[in-house]
Amino acid sequence: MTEDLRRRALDALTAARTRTAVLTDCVEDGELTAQHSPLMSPLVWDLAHIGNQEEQWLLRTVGGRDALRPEIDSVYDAFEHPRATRPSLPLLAPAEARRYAGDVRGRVLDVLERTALEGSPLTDAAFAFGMVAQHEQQHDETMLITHQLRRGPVALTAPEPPVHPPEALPAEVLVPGGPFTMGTSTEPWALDNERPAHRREVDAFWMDTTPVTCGAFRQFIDDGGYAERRWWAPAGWEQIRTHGIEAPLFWRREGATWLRRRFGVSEEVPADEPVLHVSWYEADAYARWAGRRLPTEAEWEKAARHDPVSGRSRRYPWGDADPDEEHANLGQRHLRPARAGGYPRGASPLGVRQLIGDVWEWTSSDFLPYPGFAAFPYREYSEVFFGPEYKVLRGGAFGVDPVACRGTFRNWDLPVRRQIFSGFRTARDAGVRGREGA
Ligand code: AVJ
Ligand code: FE
Repeated sequence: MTEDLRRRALDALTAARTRTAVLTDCVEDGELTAQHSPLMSPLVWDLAHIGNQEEQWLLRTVGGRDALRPEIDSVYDAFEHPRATRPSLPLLAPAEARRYAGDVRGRVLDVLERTALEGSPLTDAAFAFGMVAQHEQQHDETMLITHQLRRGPVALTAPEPPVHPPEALPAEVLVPGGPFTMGTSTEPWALDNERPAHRREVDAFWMDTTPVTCGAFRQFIDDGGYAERRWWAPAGWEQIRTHGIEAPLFWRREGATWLRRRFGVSEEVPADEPVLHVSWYEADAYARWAGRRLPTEAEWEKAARHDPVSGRSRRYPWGDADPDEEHANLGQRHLRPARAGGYPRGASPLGVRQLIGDVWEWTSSDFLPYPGFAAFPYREYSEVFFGPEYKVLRGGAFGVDPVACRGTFRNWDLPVRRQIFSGFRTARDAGVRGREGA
């Protein structure tokens, strides 16, 4: 059992480092130190920050070892330095940053060998190792976003997502009302904000079978959705007016055709793919235009986890098995979402598709603690972000590794954000008719 955990921790750390190498070895050093957007860190900051977090948690705290580079802690403290200011910090140069992260890792593997994986909350079930692997994978997703923002060619390659034979799927699925278990107290590597498991009452509602597609979103654009104030939350209207936003980020109109830039390449916007790079405000406005609304976070989780036969909550829509390539589009295996309606093996018991993977899904909910929440092991992971400023996203995108993706996993961001791999689906109360008036 312990050896099994050790192996899992080692595999998770190794997979994260392999991906970090792909994301930082695919460009020249100049691209690692450049700032490609004020919204993002230079890639070389992420790289050394990954190593520094690992040093702090696994070497010093878990391993009780002496600090390797205590003098750089402050440079890589995300709270001391906002992203826009990071290029002016005395950052480790690319070769140094690689060496540092590698040095830390070498010592951490020794710590992993010698640590008892029980008897303390931080190391029970190898939690801290799982947490650090998730942290690295989250920064890998951040670096993938930076590559998407970069101009010029992006030397990342991946096969196209699988194409599943088209099926006649219903547009929406009825999720019954009643209580369900939200969050978890048993998932070993679940982070503090996913805990504890608790009962939630949800009224019956209809949930879109798939995420909203680019084609559907184009109808909103063509109908003048960006020009009509009534669809928009006041702060969203303000944002699109101030910045002249008329379409999802990376979209560009050429005559009657919509093009988008995806990892350095210009291509036609695919009508049947889930829409990507929309803000919460754009998702909210679309839903209002469609006579619908965003699902609450609890509704999303009930749709994703509730098994109406047993009444229990699953780890994933398809059951308790870890994701494989037939369940969901995760882990940068593909560099785009799969077509809406794909991944039949990933469907929920009620038939909702693609809840996990493809695109992060905005919910209507603010990022708030669950009843009984306790910050662990540090307040700066979740607690300092709780409040009405941040909206919750669920389900993970193609750029999220399975280690950082579960039915209970919670992501959050500001409602103006659109460089992230964000999409959405819509819902409505049971008994309320949608725009199509089904
Ligand atoms: C959970 C994705 C919002 O990237 O800001 C990384 C994850 N926390 N380092 C972020 C995180 C600390 C976090 N998100
Ligand atoms: Fe971080």
